[in-house]
Amino acid sequence: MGEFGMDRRGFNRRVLMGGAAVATSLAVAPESSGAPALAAPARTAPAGGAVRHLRLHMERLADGQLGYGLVRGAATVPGPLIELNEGDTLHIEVENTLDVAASLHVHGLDYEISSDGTALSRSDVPPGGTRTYTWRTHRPGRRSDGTWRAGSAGYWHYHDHVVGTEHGTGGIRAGLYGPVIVRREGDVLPDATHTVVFNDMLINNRPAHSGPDFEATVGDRVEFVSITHGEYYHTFHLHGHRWADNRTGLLTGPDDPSRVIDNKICGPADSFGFQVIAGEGVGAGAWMYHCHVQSHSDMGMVGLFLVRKADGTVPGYDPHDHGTHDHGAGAQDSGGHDHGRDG
Ligand SMILES: [Cu+2]
Repeated sequence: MGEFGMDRRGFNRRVLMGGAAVATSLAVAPESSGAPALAAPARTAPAGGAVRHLRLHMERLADGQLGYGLVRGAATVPGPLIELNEGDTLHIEVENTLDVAASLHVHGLDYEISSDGTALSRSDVPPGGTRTYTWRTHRPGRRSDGTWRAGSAGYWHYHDHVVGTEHGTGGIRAGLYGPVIVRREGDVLPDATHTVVFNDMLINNRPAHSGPDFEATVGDRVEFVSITHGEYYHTFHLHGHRWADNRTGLLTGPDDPSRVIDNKICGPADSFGFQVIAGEGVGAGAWMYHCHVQSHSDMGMVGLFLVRKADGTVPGYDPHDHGTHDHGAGAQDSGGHDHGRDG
């Protein structure tokens, strides 16, 4: 197993924003069949309302790309997953270690113009400077005029809006982007979350034909966040698994009218997410995910969802016998975030 037996704890870049990572020692893996054997009720998101603080650093990476990181010298592309529960407020102190102005601009959440993250509103961060951005979230509810106001829950994202052009075109192209998830009280929590960003013709700014690949064991509850940036439209397709085309990607019951899909078109700045039970009904395997625009998949917008059997093996998959994939570093976890299960 070697390469994909890598300890995932080493890659834990998840930002814990609340009760989402309640320690659990359950995670009982099914014996060997493809049938999931979930041993306990799914964990769910707690009520929000907390006021939280976070530091983010905008940095140039060794390879010349730009990234956000929670710790100085540890920026990544995509940036860290930021999770909130509806009702939470997050103050983010952003340090800009770049030699150009840069910013933090978020989609979907509530922020005042001073946290817009644009040069227009003078809410960018000068080189060497620091600025605190405040994001707020709210629960759904009825307005005084009787209409319904949506809550903040959803799969969102943040990015630079300043580098290169007044729209952050250079910053986004270089890697200054990341995922945000706002959960509603009672939302089902996953075992792991993986972020897939189609940015121009690359995934997570990695070289073509190099993933990222994500690991799971049959029966794991795995969440994907799909974000698109750049110049093109794409379609996100995952082999062997399906999801509901709604806020959570999950059906709420037998009468939920949401369409069930395994392919979704996405354009620049779109984001969506969903959860699957790894290998449910289909078993372990090296399940491809890719952009389904044919020329895009041919040009390398492809990665693997490596679903292991309980013994750690992936039937029919040899990482060294995988022509167009560069698996030199083993299963990649770029953009992946483990949840809770390691305590
Ligand atoms: Cu595409």
